[in-house]
Amino acid sequence: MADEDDIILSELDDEELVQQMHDDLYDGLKEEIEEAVNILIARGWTPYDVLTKALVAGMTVVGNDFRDGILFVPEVLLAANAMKGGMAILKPLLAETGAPRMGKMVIGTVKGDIHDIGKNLVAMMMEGAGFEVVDIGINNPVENYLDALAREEADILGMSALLTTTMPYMKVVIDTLKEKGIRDDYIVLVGGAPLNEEFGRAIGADAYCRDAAVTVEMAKAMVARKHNQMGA
Ligand code: B1M
Repeated sequence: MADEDDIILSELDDEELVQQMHDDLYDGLKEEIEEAVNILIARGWTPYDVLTKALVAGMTVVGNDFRDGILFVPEVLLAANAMKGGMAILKPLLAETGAPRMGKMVIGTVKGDIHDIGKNLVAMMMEGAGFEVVDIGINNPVENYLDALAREEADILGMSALLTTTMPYMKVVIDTLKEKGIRDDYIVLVGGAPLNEEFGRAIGADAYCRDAAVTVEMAKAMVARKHNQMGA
C-alpha cells in the first residue's frame, strides 16, 4: 500500500516533475525515473527534451557531487542505472524519426574506460538522425575498433573517453589507422567530458564533439562533404 508521504508523480506539474526526476536520479530510483519519463512523453514532451532537460541535467548534479566527494561509486552506479532505465524508453522514440540512412558509425569507449552513458546517448541520437550505429561497448583495445570498422564497412569511427588517463588512447587508435594507411577511409569523431577541441585536433581526429547533438551535426556535415568530394 502506498505510504501517505509518497509523491504521486502524475500529480506534479512539469517543473516539479523534472525537479523530482533530478532528485530520483540522484537517489538511483529507476522505476520512478521510468514512470516520470513516460508521464512527460504522454504530456507531449519531445524525447529529446526529456533526455536533455530531465535526465542529462539530473546526471550533471550527480557528476558534481561525485567530483566533490559527496557521492561515491555505488551511489553513482545506481544513478547511472536509473538513467539507463529512462534512456531505454526514449531510445525507440528517438529512432522513430524515419530519417533516411545517412551512413554507418562504429562507436565504443576506449581501453581502460568503462563509462558508457554518454556513448549510449550519442548512439541513440545518431540512430534517431538516421545513421546506422554499431556499438562495440566499453574498454576497447585498438583491435576491436579495427575489426569492427572493417567488418561493418563503416563510414564513421566514434570514440568516447571520460577519464583524463584514458583519453590519450584515442591517439593510439588514430595512429594505428595511419600506420595501416586507412586513416582517411573514415571520419573520426571523438567525445567525452575531459576532451576539448584542441585535444581533438592534436590527436588527429576530424572533430571533437561536445555532446550528442553536436555529434549528429558534425557527422551529417562530414558525410555530406565526403559525398561531395567523391562526386567531384
Ligand atoms: Co566516473 N568519473 N569514474 N563513473 N563518472 C567521472 C568521469 C569523473 C569526471 C567524476 C569526477 O571526479 N567528477 C571522474 C574522472 C576524473 C578525471 O579523469 N579527470 C571519474 C572517475 C575518477 C571515475 C573512477 C576512476 C572512480 C573510481 O573508481 N575511483 C572510475 C573509473 C572506472 C573506469 O572507467 N575504469 C569511475 C567509475 C564510474 C561509475 C562506474 C561509477 C559510473 C559509470 C557508469 C556508466 O557509465 N555505466 C561513473 C559515472 C556515472 C561518472 C559521472 C558522474 C557521470 C558520467 C556520465 O555518465 N555523464 C562522471 C562525472 C562527469 O562527467 N561530470 C564521472 C552523463 C553523460 C550524458 O555525459 O559522458 O560527458 P558524458 O557524455 C556526453 C559528452 O561528453 C559527449 O556526448 C555525451 C552526451 O551529450 N560524448 C561524446 C561522450 N562520449 C562521446 C563520444 C562521441 C561524441 C560525443 O563520439 C563521437
